[in-house]
Order: sequence, then C-alpha cells, then structure tokens
Amino acid sequence: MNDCIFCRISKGEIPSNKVYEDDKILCFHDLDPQAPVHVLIIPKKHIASLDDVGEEDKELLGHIMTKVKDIAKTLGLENGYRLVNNCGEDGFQTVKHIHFHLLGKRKMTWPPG
Ligand code: IU
Repeated sequence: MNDCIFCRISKGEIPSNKVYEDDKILCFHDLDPQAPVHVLIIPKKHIASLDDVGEEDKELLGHIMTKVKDIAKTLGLENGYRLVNNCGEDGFQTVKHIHFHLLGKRKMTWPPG
C-alpha cells in the first residue's frame, strides 16, 4: 500500500523513533503521546484493521503478542501497562493499518473514553 503512512514508516520511507524491529514487526514512539510512554506496534504487512485479520495472519498476530512483554520491559514498564487496539469508526481508528498502542508510566483509568 503506497499511500499507507504506516507501510511507509515500516519501509523506512518516513522516519520514526524506533523501539524494536524485526523482519515482521515494528515498534515506534507515537507522535502524539497519550501517556509518558506511548508506542505503536505494527506488522510490516498491511492489514487494515482487526476486522481484516485472516487465518493466515495468526502467526503474525501471535508474534506481536509475544513481543509485547519484551518491548514493555525495554521501556521500563515494570509496573504494568495498557495495550489498546482501536478498530473502525466507533473504535476511533484513525490510521487504517492495524496497530497496537502500548501505554504506560501512568495510572490508567477505566472505562476508557
Ligand atoms: P488510532 O488507533 O488509529 O486512532 O491511532 C493512530 C495513532 O497513530 C495516533 O496515536 C497517532 O498519534 C499516531 N500516529 C503517529 O504516531 N505517526 C503518524 O505519522 C500518524 C499517526 I498519521
């Protein structure tokens, strides 16, 4: 997807403040942080949203989930964190490339807004 900003970030065409990268996924700092630590974890493969995940993406999504604790540790989130996926219009998804927000270093509240 040439016009997808997160595809362009994952290819290095647009710079990002990277936290973690491997051949399948990328984690970088959010440009508009909502917590003292706020990073985004994305697959390099373009998947528009959680609604578009297929059977063939099971391993990729599982890979992201297994890396969360390692990324959290790197960022010093020893006291816990929140992992968020916004899906679709009601979920307030603004970038149509699936991503997981990892937020921490402040006490979260519930319910979310
Ligand atoms: P959302 O779940 O789609 O609402 O979140 C998109 C996030 O991507 C949001 O927190 C933005 O600040 C963030 N972001 C970014 O970090 N860099 C960008 O170039 C763009 C959005 I566009």
